[in-house]
Amino acid sequence: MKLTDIQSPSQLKTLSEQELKALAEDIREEIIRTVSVNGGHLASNLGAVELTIALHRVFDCPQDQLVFDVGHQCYPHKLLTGRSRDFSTLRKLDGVCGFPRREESEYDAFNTGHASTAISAALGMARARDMRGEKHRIVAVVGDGALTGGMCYEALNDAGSLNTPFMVVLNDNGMSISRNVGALSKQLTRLRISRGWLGVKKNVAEALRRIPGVGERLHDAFQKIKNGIRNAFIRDKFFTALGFQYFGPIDGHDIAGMEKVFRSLMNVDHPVVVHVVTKKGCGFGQAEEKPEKYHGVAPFYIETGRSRKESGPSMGELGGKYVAELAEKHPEICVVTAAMTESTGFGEFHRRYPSRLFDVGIAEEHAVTLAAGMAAGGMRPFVAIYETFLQRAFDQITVDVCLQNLPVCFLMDRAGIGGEDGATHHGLLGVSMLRAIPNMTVFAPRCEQEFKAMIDWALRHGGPCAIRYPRSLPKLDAAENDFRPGRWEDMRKGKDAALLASSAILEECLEAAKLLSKDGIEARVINASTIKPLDEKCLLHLAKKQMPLFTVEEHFLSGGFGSAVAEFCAANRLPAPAAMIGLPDEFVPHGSRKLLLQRYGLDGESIAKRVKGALKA
Ligand SMILES: Cc1ncc(C[n+]2csc(CCOP(=O)(O)OP(=O)(O)O)c2C)c(N)n1
Repeated sequence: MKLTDIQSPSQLKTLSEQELKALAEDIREEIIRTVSVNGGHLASNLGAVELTIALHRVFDCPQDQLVFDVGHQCYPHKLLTGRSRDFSTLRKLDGVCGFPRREESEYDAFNTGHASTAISAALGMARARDMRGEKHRIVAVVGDGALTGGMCYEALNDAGSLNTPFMVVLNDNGMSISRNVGALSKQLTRLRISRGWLGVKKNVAEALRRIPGVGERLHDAFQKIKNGIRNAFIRDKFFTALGFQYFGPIDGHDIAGMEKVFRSLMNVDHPVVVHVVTKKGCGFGQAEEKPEKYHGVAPFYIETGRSRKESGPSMGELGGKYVAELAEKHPEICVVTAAMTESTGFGEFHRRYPSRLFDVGIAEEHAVTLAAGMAAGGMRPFVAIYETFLQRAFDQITVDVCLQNLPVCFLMDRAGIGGEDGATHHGLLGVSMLRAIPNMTVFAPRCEQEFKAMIDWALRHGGPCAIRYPRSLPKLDAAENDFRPGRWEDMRKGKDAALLASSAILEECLEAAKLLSKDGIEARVINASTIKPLDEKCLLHLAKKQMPLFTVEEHFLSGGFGSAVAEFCAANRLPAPAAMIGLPDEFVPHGSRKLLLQRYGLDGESIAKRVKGALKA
């Protein structure tokens, strides 16, 4: 059966072992082909092919519900649930989303994108099922990386008392994006190793039995040693202590083997964990060898693995390198990451100072309070993190860092529209979240030079500070940057209107100013790189000149930079901005940044139109 003929997972139930093997191959080919063109999560999906097939053969979706943690491994699931014909639109604007989306299909039971939520969500769904007297099954599929996140423990602890069917499938490949970290990860490794050891020993035991005369006795003695080892390792205490029955580890690429276990457990009336061992990148040599490189990829050539579009170093890498340089002279510098050391550009720092970087796993709340503790203990921590994931730690930033005015610097990567990963991955709340917290300073650089000056300032400053930046910044046609905190900078002179913006969106403002100039409107473009505090002097000066103000931001309008300017204007009885340009009160979908800027009126042309319209009014 061709992959494109599968419209419903029920069609899998009648396939032979041979057909299933061929299907798994087709799925892998389709994923590799599509991701090589569109970019996306590769290695995690390749590792989950057989697991997804086995789940869909045993469970009856969509009545039964699968909740995928993070959701970055959902491509096989999407291909088997009626989306194979549209799969070439993966991650494109209005195309198939790279993460589960309830709005997209009834087979996507719960929207995910941020890690460690699946057990909580599935438990909620199980309780809803029980309260409504329904009988379907609910399965949470969680990676060993995601299992480093605190929510998983909260959910496991809560679920232990359940006395209805509830299955957690632990998809263990030993990897988060990088090699997994932490004590539980070590425990899982021990479980995997002990299983391998027992497999080998089975053959030894049989061989001993066959030795004439002493064989039976040797075999018995050997069996005792083997059981001792089984007790030490296989009888897992961790999950059992939390009230779960533990099964595993089992081979996550053996469809029939997994099916047997799932079937035998699907109706038991208590929570179970099935520990499945998979290989990240399975079936694609390069990804098996370098699962970290192939975790999430930009479009690439299949033959060589080379990227289709070469990109320079990311802002994160530039920042990481600079912090590493500073660390030579500043022994008080240390770095905290949350399972994203390489992705945030701090790989080099880690290689140079392995004892001064702490990867805490997918544990953003802990990362922030850990940094607060380090700062309280006399260190100068930098927390390198994607803006979207920092949302998790709002309370910790407020109470543990800012309330005590501790010198923690947040390096917030992927600020603004993240692009193809979509709604869960854009950084559109950083300003509203952080500017609301007393003692916090918020910056957004327009170039590497300004970024470094901000890091220098953060190191001198005795309190919290956040620097938000996208993956990369455009090269702007502007003079050398002369950064001073709290003071804005002119990027372009003009007398008719002032566009206030920071970071990457300045490029669109400069483009808008160029277009406006053709119509005889000279717009001043101001780099408002200190977002909190505002450059009040500059705002008062502009008001005095009766300059119409336009704030432009790649951020939700609600509570953002424009709001801050409007609040200042209102408090000082100044005219409000003529327009506040930014993202409306709706979730922004996946798609290229360029197309999304156009859709939301944030490209140069649209900004020029808005300015012209407002000036005419
Ligand atoms: C809260 C949060 N922090 C960080 C990430 C980034 N991230 C995506 S996948 C991933 C690793 C997940 O590892 P695992 O669950 O073991 O899945 P695998 O990729 O190994 O299959 C990380 C850190 C995220 N999605 N959510």
